[in-house]
Amino acid sequence: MHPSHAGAPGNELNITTVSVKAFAGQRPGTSGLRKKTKEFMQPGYVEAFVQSVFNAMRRPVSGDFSKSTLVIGGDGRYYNKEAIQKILHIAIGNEFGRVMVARGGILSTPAMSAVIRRRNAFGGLILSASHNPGGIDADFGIKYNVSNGGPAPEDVTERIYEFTERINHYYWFQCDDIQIDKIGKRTYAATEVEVFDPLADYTALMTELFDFDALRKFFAGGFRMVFDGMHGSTGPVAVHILEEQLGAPKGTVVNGIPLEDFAGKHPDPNLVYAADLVRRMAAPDAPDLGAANDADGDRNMILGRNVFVGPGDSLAVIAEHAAQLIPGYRAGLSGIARSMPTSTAADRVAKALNIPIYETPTGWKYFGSLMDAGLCTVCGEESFGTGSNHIREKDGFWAVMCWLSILCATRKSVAEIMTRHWTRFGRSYFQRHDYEGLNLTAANQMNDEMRALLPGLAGKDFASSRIAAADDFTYTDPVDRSVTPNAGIRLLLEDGSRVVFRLSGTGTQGATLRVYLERFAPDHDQDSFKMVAQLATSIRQLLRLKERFNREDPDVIT
Ligand code: VG1
Ligand code: CO
Repeated sequence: MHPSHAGAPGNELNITTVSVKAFAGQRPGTSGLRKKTKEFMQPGYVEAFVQSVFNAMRRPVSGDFSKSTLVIGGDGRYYNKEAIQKILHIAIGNEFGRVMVARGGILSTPAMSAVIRRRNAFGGLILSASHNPGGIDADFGIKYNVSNGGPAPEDVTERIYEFTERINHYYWFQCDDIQIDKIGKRTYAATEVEVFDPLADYTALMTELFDFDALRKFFAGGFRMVFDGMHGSTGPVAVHILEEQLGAPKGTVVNGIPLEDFAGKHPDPNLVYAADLVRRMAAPDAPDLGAANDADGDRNMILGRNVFVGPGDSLAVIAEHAAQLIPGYRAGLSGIARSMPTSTAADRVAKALNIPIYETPTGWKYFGSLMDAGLCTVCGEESFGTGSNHIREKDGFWAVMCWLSILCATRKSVAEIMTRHWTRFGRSYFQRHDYEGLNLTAANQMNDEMRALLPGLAGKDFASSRIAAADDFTYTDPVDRSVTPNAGIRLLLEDGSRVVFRLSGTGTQGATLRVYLERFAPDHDQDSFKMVAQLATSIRQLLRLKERFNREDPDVIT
């Protein structure tokens, strides 16, 4: 039975019910459903998932989407356009009142969050596998965001998953491809489809938070930066705001044109995958600030001349300065939140500001309820994610604007800002080690074994210290009291160091083990590698990585 044909004008006869089989494994992970592109390209795969999302979301509107607005956009990767066409036809088939699709189909994750909030939309679908490579042999993904602009919380993703397991049909509006390259509106069946300018709402939001006049003068006075768009969705945003609005010289933005294959690279802003930018920032004529965003624009990396600002430190520095130096935060911060594995640098700032710090499981979805309740203003993750309550996603470009504002207001270099911060607060030396493509069964077994060992670990020697406490992180949301167990195993050492490990929830092949190492010191001139080396060796031994997986060294260190 079709949901409703009552009173719909015109061509709703073009809506058909199409049979589809349920696909196994359509359970959203840390950030939406992420799979190999070819998996998404199977006939019916996108259709089954998207219809399941709509089925799961029908209850809050009593089965009637006629007053609901759905927003659609993606990071421009291979299969973006095809998936958008499918979603458009299915959304019209489900009789949404309004569907807003970004011009050209390209919309960053933070811009999606901004659009949902500013247009009071019901929800949005983002086509992205984030920082994972794109292409027919690479990765694709679909994320659903709810009406607060944030990722669907776990009860919603679980409901979606339940629907994917028993879906057998979807609703499809039959017509030719819908043009999305020109701004405008057109009605299909009961749905008005609006192609909108993906830069407008996001730019407006940035002008509300930051002092564009001051930044214009800063660039006019000779300040120089380079922004690496990594051929993802923030390139056009950066060109528009930095070059067109703030008057930064042409060429400030590099790799600014979205490409389906991100020029064959990992669109991942870290020291490994943004190596060109890192080299440029180490050159004798390096600009004052270097920054990069991932494909869907929610991750960021910040560099100064010859300095790398770790994500945990970036969060701490932004929190330290926001109320004083950034207009949007003049009223002060209500609190800071960080994911559990993220370094404790922000905790020390929170203490100094006398505001609460919240520790959440990995994934941005856990920050949403804190921000909705007004408990925290800024939040961050060690995985190059920083953001605030201006939206409900991490926001790579916002982080860059924060750093720009801090440099502009203080007229200090990135290195000076960091030295001042560490001198005042001490420094958390931090590294994440990723072991990729591990056997999934063996990885799960390792976790089970470790969980069983936890009660006996306290008091055991570890690295140059001793284990003070060991547990499997369980999070209780302070607002809705929902409980998330198994959010990462952590070993807290007597000298204040921490080792955390967990399995990734975004991988598309086998298992990825993430090991997070943190060691605090009051001084800041040590070498990060040396500082955490013993922690790294000890955890490798405890987990018996060599025996289990025949692995010694991590694949990626960030
Ligand atoms: C990773 C990161 C996590 C981040 C998530 C999505 O998840 O660790 O901090 O929120 O990716 O980021 P996992 O489960 O693989 O560790 V993004 O930029 O992919 O939307
Ligand atoms: Co991302």
